[in-house]
Amino acid sequence: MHFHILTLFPEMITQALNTSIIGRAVQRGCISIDAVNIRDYTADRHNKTDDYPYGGGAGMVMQAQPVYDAWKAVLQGAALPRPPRTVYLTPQAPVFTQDMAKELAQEEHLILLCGHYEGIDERVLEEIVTDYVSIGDYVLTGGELAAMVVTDAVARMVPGVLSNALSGSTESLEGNLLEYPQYTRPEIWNGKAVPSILLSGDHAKVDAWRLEMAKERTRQRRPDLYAIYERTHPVTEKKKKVRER
Ligand code: 6GU
Repeated sequence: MHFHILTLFPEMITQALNTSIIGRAVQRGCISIDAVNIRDYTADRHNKTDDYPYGGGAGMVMQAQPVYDAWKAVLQGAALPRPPRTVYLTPQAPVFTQDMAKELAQEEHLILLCGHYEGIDERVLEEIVTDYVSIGDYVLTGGELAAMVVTDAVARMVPGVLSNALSGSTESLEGNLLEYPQYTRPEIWNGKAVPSILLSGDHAKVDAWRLEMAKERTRQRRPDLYAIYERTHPVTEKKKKVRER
């Protein structure tokens, strides 16, 4: 899968995404990440990419021309017959979820557009953007951190990026449950023992215990998610009876 990130600060992107799991996936050729400097496409002789907002108000607005030409250059550079999905990172959008990450991971090419200042001229957004995405209800100084969050979450759902094929599907948020607690050596640390069931070697019991812990943790920490889980996993009469015993 190929990520194309349009930004005024390409070094922010390349610095962060060339390390760890994502960096290794790039080196292995599973994914590619190209950070495109919008400023390289300005037609202004002073390299300007922003201007004052029509109607007045605080701050500057990114101009349509450099953004549009940078986007066009991506299509031409990758010889794409049709425009790929183009995601604009903005707090004025639905909040990004794991389901969206899985869906976007199906694309061969993805363009991510990072805004700065007071935003981007609406007219170019109307021309090129297919998806508006926020990463949460708070305001960042620019879209770069959000683009990196989305890139990381999407990339790890691309086959081959994670070494363990199962680890992408048996984790937090899969099926609307948070993940169960994990333990590693030593068996006793700071006077605290590892839950004995994890040392039992009984995989069925371990799985059942982990599911209970996941449910309890979700109920306590994310009651909103737990409500969805309960709605989608109605308790059967048989299980109810077992519980009541
Ligand atoms: Cl995508 N951009 C900015 N600037 N702020 C945000 C955001 C995005 N998501 C949450 N806050």
